[in-house]
Amino acid sequence: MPYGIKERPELQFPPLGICSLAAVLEEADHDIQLVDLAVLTWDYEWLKKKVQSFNPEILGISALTASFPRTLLIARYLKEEFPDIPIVLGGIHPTFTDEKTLSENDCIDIIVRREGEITFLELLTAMQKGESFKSIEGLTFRDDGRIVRTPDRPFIRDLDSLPIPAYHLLETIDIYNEVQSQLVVSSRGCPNHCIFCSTSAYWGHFWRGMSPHRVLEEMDILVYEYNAKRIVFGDDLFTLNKKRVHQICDGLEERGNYVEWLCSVRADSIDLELLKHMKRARCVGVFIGVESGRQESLDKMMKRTTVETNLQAVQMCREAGLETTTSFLVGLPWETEDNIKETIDFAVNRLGSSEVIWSLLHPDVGSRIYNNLEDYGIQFVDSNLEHCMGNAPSVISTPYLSADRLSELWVEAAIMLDHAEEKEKAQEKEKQEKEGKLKNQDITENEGKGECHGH
Ligand code: B12
Ligand code: SF4
Repeated sequence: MPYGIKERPELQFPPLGICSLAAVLEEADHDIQLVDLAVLTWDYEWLKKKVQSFNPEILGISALTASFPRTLLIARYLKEEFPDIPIVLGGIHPTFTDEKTLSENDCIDIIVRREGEITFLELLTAMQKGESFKSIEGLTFRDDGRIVRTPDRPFIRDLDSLPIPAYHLLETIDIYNEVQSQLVVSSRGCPNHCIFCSTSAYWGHFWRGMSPHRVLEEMDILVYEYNAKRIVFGDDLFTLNKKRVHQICDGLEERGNYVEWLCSVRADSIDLELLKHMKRARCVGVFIGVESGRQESLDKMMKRTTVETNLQAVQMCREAGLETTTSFLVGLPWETEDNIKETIDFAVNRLGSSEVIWSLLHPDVGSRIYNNLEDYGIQFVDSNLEHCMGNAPSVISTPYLSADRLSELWVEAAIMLDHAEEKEKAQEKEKQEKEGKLKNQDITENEGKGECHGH
């Protein structure tokens, strides 16, 4: 069963999480091998040989929700082939389903919950010394048939204390340059509580950012050592601390704006001066999670933004010369078909965003929506986690709309947008043609009047 970048071109960012773990472990003199199964073209026989040749004491696998079924297949295979090697899972999905995952899957031995750097290091050290894991925070594991859950580990406050991710161990690093971009995540946590989002529950509501110096150091390595042509900041809230962003931009300008970059912002965490500075420092575009064109929906999802702020944010980005990618949710549990059409109209006819992404709501483990499905009247109609990608067909139905109708509306939204884009392009072309004709007329007229200064 091969999976590779050719089969999955949308998998475009390096696995920063495991690179960060590897850097911390390497610093403590552990031997690490990273295997990037998301982009390599591989089969199980190849994987078996890879593990045999490295002969590890422990195997760690990272999992999101959509990749979880595949993670389990891999873990089962590895456990059958290497029954004595403990298998550790980490990442957002195993964190929020730790007890269920362990009770249903004998192939998994331990789950590292949330931020993994220190927990994984302490786990390896304890294993090597033959000590118990019970005093290590952030773990869930089996002990005499019982599932033990140690207390949560406090989040790392000083992200500068983490070493630069171990890109040198990632055989696939060059592939990402060819396909798309390199990734930097320069902050963790988000103070907001949007009900559909699991990332703030995962990284905590306390935002902490790397210093500008540390961010630039990471960018220097990606540009100078790995020839990065474009860097995407994967931060949930890159611009929360505007002063920090100005300082990063200063550093990029000092470096001659050596790389183009993109980031995510919230509509209420930007101003024109900042956007213009970002543009001067070679930012090419920003991503804004607008989610809805209706104030009532923004309030109900606890987005803490307004329709007006979103309109202004896109307008400011245009003024600063930045491209905008905005995203919207289809399938909010309280929305009727007319409500969804209102948002489609907003996105297509009012917002003026360079690009719009429509996502079908898929309640993520850890989010408020997922934890209160019944209250919201949401029913899963498709339990295959691999389908939790935000595109049709919808995995849920809501009190007002069936899964089929939601899927149709999602397709309609994309079509409306395509039509609007085509119309805009046609209008632009017509305008340019007219201008071209007018220009020719001007020249002819001017020539006639002997006012051509061309010679
Ligand atoms: C970059 C990114 C991607 C990249 C790369 C993913 C990757 N392999 O890292 C790509 C483009 C592939 C991607 C795709 C998708 N993504 Co994405 N992505 C992100 C983003 C923006 C940053 C990830 C990152 O690098 N974080 C920084 C590193 C340091 O963190 P980390 O990888 O989580 O690793 C740390 C811990 O989790 C833990 N850990 C992780 N793995 C392991 C393994 C072991 C053994 C141990 C011990 C510890 C451990 O330790 C690490 C260090 O602290 C996050 C948002 C976020 N803030 O994290 C969303 C996020 C992870 N993505 C999300 C989603 C929804 C998706 C998609 C479904 C989107 C889509 N519609 O296509 C797909 C799913 C792809 C799939 N098949 O699974 C959701 C996850 C929801 C969920 N429950 O799974 C997030 C949280 C965004 C959000 N706001 O909802 N994504
Ligand atoms: S959607 Fe964005 S702003 Fe809202 S909680 Fe998640 S990370 Fe924070």
